Amino acid sequence: MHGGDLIASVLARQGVEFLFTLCGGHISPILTGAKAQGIRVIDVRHEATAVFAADAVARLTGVPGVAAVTAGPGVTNTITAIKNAQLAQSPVVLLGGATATILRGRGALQDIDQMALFAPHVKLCESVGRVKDLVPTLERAFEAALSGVPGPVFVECPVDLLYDEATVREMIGAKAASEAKSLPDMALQLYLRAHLARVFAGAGKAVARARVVPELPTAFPHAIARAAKLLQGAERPVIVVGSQATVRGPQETARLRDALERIGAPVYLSGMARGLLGARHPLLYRHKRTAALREADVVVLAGVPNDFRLNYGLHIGRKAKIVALNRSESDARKNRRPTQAIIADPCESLLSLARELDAGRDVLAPWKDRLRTRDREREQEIEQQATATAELVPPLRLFATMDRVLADDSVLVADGGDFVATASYTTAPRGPLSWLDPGVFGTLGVGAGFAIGAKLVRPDAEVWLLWGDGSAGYGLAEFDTFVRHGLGIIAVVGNDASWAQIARDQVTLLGDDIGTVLRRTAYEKVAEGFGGAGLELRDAAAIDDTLARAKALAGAHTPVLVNVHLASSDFRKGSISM
Ligand SMILES: Cc1ncc(C[n+]2csc(CCOP(=O)(O)OP(=O)(O)O)c2C)c(N)n1
Repeated sequence: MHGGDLIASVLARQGVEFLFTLCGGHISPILTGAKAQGIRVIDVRHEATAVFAADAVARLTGVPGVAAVTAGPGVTNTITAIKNAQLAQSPVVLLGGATATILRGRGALQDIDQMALFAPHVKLCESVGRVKDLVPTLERAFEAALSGVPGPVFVECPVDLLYDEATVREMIGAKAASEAKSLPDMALQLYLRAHLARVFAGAGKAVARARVVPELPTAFPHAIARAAKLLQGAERPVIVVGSQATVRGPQETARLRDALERIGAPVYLSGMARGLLGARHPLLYRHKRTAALREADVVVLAGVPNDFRLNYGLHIGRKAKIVALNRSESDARKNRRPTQAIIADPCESLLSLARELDAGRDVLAPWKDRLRTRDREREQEIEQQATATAELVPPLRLFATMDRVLADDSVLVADGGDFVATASYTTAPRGPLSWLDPGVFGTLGVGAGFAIGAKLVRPDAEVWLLWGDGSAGYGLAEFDTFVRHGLGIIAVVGNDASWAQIARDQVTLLGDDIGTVLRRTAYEKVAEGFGGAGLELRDAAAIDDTLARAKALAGAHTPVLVNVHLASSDFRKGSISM
């Protein structure tokens, strides 16, 4: 067993099914080792995609997603995706190749200080120095990724730890002492032999152990009791549930829904929690959240910080009592001091709260009616706007149709600006863990990787990649990956020949669209060039038919790109993008 095999044995014991990668000489043994363990190796066209895909797997399964990238530029190419995972609190394990330990700092290919680069962005950042440390270091990394506030980890695996000893001996030019021709050569050989002995000491002893799920951060009973009392007395409660409430993966979502039903307060869902209650649910409200928060007397923030998405806490009325359920102390207290902070897993805290409360509190009926009326009014407004006709395809009409034709198992991936923000108001995720967006880092370019991860985890589901035309540019080459790995993904490109979300503010404030203009590019041909299918949609009358064709193609494992030429829309006018 060489070091690559040892790493693969840990991945297998941790329940990892996919390893995302872009190859490089420094990591070959990890890839062959993974394949030998039955782990599916998915080779992509950009290292960032590998990490985005691992991130999606983590979010959808609750098991850390894993990517392996080669030393130097392979590793540096992942920084944005790793930062995105950190801010989205997603448990990703990144394995980085590195120069052989003995060549460090001696001018070897791709030798940079990778630890300094990653340390600020990950929960654990370790460089392994001996073969026998590979297994325990990686096991610690998996645990760290999931514990407390989940997040990415980085393990650097120098190449001389990955091959068997004989190969490494040859690689670094170590010979038998008798072969040394001079005194300096003899000294060098002694040094190399000592180094090798250190690197390989005890190498055979490491055995991967079964996955350890870190202990759940749970709440103090008195804190739950106080929060329950606040909720019990509330007349206008609102619960906002965010991504962190779903980090434990699909096994917990049914219990979470039951808890919300038992609590019985109106619910707004955000981030990865979208879809938790299905597309329609008596407790689910989708529109006019700001008005609801302003009028609420008790607001429960379950895994939701008071960041820019809640206008730094200003969306919540000044007199409202805030209950913050969060694994992160700093997120729980961000910008507003909560009446009751519960620093624990928000899903578990909601379950505990539900147990404390009396069910069926119909005192809330007038409040719910008020919110429902507003929700319906907004929905009707949108439906009305969706009937508008234009020469090209009005985005609201596209999404109204999509909302009708989505399969119940659909996963929606959002990568873009105005196009995907419009989708988020008009196209409802169908079930738990069926919506993927970058999260608070707002990273464009997540789409292809997220879609790859989603389609692998849910091979029978429809995976819809909603792509702004600008954002599509980051990942179009991954159509090649979709095709090579038989991933029937439906990419819908909102082609407005613009980085519209930015153009909107820039033109209004500065009177100039410089830097924001694109072309009405034939993106469908790019997909065809990579071996996928391409459809063009210019006429609203053809939306149904085109989406049906796309679904049929994807169902037959053909990735398809629908290039939708959008009519201009002011649906997003006035929304802030900073
Ligand atoms: C990596 C990255 N670069 C730039 C931005 C800034 N940004 C936010 S939205 C946006 C426009 C997105 O354009 P597009 O994908 O075409 O969607 P549209 O707004 O046109 O619907 C840009 C450039 C960002 N969020 N992330």
